[in-house]
Amino acid sequence: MIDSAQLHLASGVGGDEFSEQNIGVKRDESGMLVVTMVAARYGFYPQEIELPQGEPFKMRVVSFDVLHGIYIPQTNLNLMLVPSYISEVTTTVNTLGDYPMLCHDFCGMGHAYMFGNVKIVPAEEYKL
Ligand SMILES: [Cu+2]
Repeated sequence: MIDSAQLHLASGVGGDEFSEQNIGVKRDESGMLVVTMVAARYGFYPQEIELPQGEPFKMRVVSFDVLHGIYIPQTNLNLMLVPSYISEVTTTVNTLGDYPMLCHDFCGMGHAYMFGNVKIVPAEEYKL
């Protein structure tokens, strides 16, 4: 369990994995790509991410406030984001392009405007 209200703090309960300076894409000790993301009314942070084609990545997402979802059409990435829990999935996107990242759980008046973008680029052009 994590404390949603402390996510922005470096000393937040549950560590500082989801504090502002730590969100985004990085590689863990094993070299695995990890996307650390926060959802909050009404957006995903970071709003835009870039990932390489054909390489597995792990997505770890939390909600800052209420129930949200994250769905990337044309991929199998679909998570429910329950406050106080970390949602995690590992997947690979094999087709180049821009994919919308949509909230799929009604979270309030701005729900329809809650989206981000994932850009899948050729692996040889990808740099972190
Ligand atoms: Cu929503």
